[in-house]
Amino acid sequence: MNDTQFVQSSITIHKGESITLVSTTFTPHIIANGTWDNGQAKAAKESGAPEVKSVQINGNSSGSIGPFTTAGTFKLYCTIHSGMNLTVIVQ
Ligand SMILES: [Cu+2]
Repeated sequence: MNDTQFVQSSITIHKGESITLVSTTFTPHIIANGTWDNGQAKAAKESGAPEVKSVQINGNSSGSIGPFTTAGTFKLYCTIHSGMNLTVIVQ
């Protein structure tokens, strides 16, 4: 993650894996289930998604999210930065 975006907009993993989010700048991020849609923050947790409740990742640190135990497409977003979305595809 840089200041306001995920470096990649999606990531594909296998069932049972977690993802590691790395913040490479000083800006903190708070990650949750949901998505930014046209500038509106929409909290939503898909069935089968791990509960991601305000996971704070401070600047120049990293955090693990998961494991993702169900195949599917799951959306995460940063509650601070408008448009900061990540799609996790679990195969
Ligand atoms: Cu952020």
